[in-house]
Amino acid sequence: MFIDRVRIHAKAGKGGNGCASFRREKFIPKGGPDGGDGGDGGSVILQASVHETQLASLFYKPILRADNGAPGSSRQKHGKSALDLILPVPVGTLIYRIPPPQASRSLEEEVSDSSHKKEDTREACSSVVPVESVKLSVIKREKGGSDCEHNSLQEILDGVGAGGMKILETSAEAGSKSMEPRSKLNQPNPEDLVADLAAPGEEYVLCLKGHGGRGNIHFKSSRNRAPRRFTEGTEGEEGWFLLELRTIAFAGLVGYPNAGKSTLLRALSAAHPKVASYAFTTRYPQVGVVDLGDYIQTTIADIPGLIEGASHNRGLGHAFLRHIMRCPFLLFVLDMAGSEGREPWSDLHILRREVELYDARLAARPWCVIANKMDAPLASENLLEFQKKEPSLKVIPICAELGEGVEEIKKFLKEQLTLMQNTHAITEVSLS
Ligand SMILES: Nc1nc2c(ncn2[C@@H]2O[C@H](COP(=O)(O)OP(=O)(O)O)[C@@H](O)[C@H]2O)c(=O)[nH]1
Ligand SMILES: [Mg+2]
Repeated sequence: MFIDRVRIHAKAGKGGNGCASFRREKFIPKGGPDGGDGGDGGSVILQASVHETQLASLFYKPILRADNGAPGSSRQKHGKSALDLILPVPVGTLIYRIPPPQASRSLEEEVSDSSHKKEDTREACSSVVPVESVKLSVIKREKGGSDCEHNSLQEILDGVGAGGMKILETSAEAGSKSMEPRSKLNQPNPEDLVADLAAPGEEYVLCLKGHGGRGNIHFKSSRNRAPRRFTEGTEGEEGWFLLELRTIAFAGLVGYPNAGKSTLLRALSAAHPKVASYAFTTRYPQVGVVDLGDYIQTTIADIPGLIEGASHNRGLGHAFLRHIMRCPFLLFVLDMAGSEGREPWSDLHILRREVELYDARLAARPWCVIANKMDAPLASENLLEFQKKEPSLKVIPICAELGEGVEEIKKFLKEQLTLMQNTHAITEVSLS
């Protein structure tokens, strides 16, 4: 199970209380105040790490608690400060601050109320409204709330637990039931974005620690030489967050299942995605590092295949398009032999439309066509026909299985990489 979205609750540690005590020793009368300060609590910090590839560890432990600071004690002893809780997350993790789930529970109640009301009025009114459409109308009506509420409400509607795991619908019927693409409803509100851990080692303090209180030693004065006053430690911050992983790579492979994307990634890099002749062999994104020569390296992301109707939740691919949202360049891999009975030009048309429906910004990125399976019969004929139909497109014919044409892809990627680095297009995409 690949987990790329989790909802977590984090709470930083409370500061320890200051101490009110007085020095008591033999032969030292009126020893004066000697209460020490409390220690600080621990902060909750997320750190981008290249050793993490998904958010699974947080999915299984979604409640993050840093330790509290110890209280101060007599003889001016300072309480021990707690260590910060530092958790590694994959590079490319977006952090959204979301409202507490009470808000979504009240929404849920509203949903059930409204559906009950509908049921009550069914006898009186002849037009029966399906419960699904009532729920969706509640989502749309809730203008004040953020999309994250929509997200959690959607999860409730889908029967997803508090872990906030994304559910993927693979059946066409389930997809066609929903009125809007689920991935659109599941999108967190961009305004709630608080951090983007895009570089290895980058840190974000989710919840800041509480500070320790002051002991009574700080409150002595010439007028009050035996103060009983001390301060309590402050509470640590707490909050609900949604973490979403967006894989970072230079080029993203887009194509139908079985077009040969994973075979191509294997040929280009040392990555070993699973290859087999059945749809959806690839079930989660994988990134390979490609050596372009002259000490230049780049990365390519392979995601599950897209099929027609992906924007209406058919297949797996659409939900994974967000993993190539940060790819400045797209490679559309086509089965030029049409080995599954489809035509490569209609494949391209459908893929482009699905990407456009997902996000117009993604569709606007520079792209080219990789014509795969050139070793198979009909591929050469189809390629001629394809080039006749799409004369302006850059097409690179390859046979991924035999590694033919791979060098040309590398050469082309190197040109594009240099061009985009010079025009700062890569930085723009990664910040978008
Ligand atoms: N004939 C031929 N078959 C290929 C080629 N590349 C991939 N395949 C086959 O196509 C099937 C699907 O490949 P895969 O890489 O898993 O496709 P993906 O679903 O797009 O990742 C596998 O059986 C591969 O052996 C190629 O260049 N020529
Ligand atoms: Mg694959």
